[in-house]
Amino acid sequence: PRVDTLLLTGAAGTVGRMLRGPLGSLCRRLILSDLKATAGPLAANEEDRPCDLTDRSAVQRLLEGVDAVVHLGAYSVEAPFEQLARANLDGVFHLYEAARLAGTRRVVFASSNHVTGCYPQGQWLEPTDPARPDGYYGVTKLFGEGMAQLYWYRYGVESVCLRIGTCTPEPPDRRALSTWISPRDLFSLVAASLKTPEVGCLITYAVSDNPARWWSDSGWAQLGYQPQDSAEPWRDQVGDRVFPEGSPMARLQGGSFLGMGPFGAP
Ligand code: NAI
Ligand code: 15L
Repeated sequence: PRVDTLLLTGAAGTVGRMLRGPLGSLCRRLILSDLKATAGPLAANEEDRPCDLTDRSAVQRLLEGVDAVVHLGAYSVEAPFEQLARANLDGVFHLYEAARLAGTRRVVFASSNHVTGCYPQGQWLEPTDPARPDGYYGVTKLFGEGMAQLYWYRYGVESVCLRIGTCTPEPPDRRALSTWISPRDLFSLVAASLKTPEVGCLITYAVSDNPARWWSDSGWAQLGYQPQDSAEPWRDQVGDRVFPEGSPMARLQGGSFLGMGPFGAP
């Protein structure tokens, strides 16, 4: 079924800018939100509602009348804990609590492969395998998945948590031959996550049909997601873009994130 009012948080970010146009075709009304006003002209069914996710009452006002949310707004890389905590812990709490109060039906939560980034590269993972975050960022995404579960099992707010791999126009390095998701595959997965009736709380990996992928397709059939793209054609191009042999960045699934931190006081 078509969504009436859809909220896109993180609308000004890399993925938000990729998804904004196609998401507009799935709903009657698309509310765009980020810290700052959205640059450029708005489509006829778009509204711009800048909002800081760390402001609880502002988020509550933002969710009024919203049927579904694609929640991308976050600090999106590894960083000192205090920096991540504001948008990714407080912000996620504000978002879910506002969704409950507003009667919002569903949240598509941008989780991340960094929830399991400390597993060795090459190890096959199911979404039900125990978490092994590779940093504070991954821990905040695990917290988001926890909130998704709380708000479904206690309050009936549905969620699809997408453990997104690497969403870029092209796979940037050798690791991405396993982790890449094309922008069009991510859109089709987000669209499926919005349209499928009765998802409850579902956690699934968001990746293209890469022969070298490490992650199970568990959840894809339920959502009707069928990836169209593969990173394999870029194999020769990315050949020498690798991390030093034996380093955690080369050995573990989280790649470059294993080269960041630990961070002390800001
Ligand atoms: P991004 O950093 O380009 O975009 C995130 C947006 O959130 C930014 O525009 C930023 O202004 C906004 N934001 C940050 N703090 C905010 C706050 N306090 N209030 C309101 N807005 C705030 O990140 P990107 O790459 O577009 O990722 C989108 C989402 O997907 C993020 O949640 C990220 O963690 C997740 N993700 C992205 C992956 C990728 O390959 N790009 C992979 C896995 C997860
Ligand atoms: C993420 O979670 C990040 O938001 C993104 O910037 C990429 O680094 C991606 O994971 C990845 O693992 O490639």
